[in-house]
Amino acid sequence: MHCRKCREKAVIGLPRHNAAFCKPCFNEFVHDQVARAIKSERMFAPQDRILVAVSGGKDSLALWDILLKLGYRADALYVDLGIGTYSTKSREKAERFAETVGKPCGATLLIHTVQEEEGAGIRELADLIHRPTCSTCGTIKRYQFNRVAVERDYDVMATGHNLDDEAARLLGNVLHWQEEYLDKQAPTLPASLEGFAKKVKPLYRLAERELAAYAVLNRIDYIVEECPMAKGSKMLLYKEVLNRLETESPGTKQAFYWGFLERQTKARPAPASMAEKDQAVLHPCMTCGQPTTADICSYCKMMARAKAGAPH
Ligand code: Q46
Ligand code: ZN
Repeated sequence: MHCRKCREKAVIGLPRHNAAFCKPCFNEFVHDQVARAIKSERMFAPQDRILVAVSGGKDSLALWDILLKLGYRADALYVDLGIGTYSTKSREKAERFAETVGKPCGATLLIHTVQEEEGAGIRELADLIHRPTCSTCGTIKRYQFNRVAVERDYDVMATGHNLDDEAARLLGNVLHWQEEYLDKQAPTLPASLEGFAKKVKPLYRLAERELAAYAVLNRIDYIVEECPMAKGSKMLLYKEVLNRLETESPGTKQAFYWGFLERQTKARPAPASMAEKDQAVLHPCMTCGQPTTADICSYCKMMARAKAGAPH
């Protein structure tokens, strides 16, 4: 197998592109896919300040690495969920990456510790309010990432969602016809009004195995285990199904998600009108001031319930 670009010995084959690459040409391919995503989806400009959501996993650390190598000003935020050794290990990975790769580029890692800030780890909080751990986790992460991005004046928040994540999410939304979520599946979500950060997914053109290869080839030390709470989740099932289809006919995931985006672009309301629509329903939370559709935002409601349920 030889590299499509330089004919050197290839280290990875990409059946969906009918190509193979050596290490330098593969890195170039990955950087190019991200640069294309940033440009075509108008994610951010060279002078913008970016906040990357990192988990210690391959995708988010690879994203931080790529943005720094492309010359962007990107800091990162890690949320320590307090899930035993998974959190200890993943935090170590994020901190080590920040020290060895981030710091020399002038980038900073910010850390939010749920145990300290919310008063208990994610599993205890979920127990107190009688809600599934992952939905409690989702509310806290969304809230804290947005708060930090807005309070610290970042122009945009970037997450490490890849092609497999987005295709699996799309499959789930289509299977259940959750049309209201389809609007939110674009790789760029504009800032809705003052108080809501712009959100982007610069890795949507890259598959999970390509990002794993990028991380390994570039010696990015990441946590291999998934969060233990993800076990048995529907998302993993959808990914498995899509992987089977991909093996049978390479390019299926790409055709599914990118095809959806193409159709969305034609049908999607312009960003301005989406922002107007959001402004009409969103207003500041009476407790914390962050945008919400109710009087009190779901994070503040959740924290009030947790306090009421906590043993005195
Ligand atoms: S981190 Fe949080 Fe995920 Fe873990 S507790 Fe669930 S939602 S599975 S992306
Ligand atoms: Zn609130």
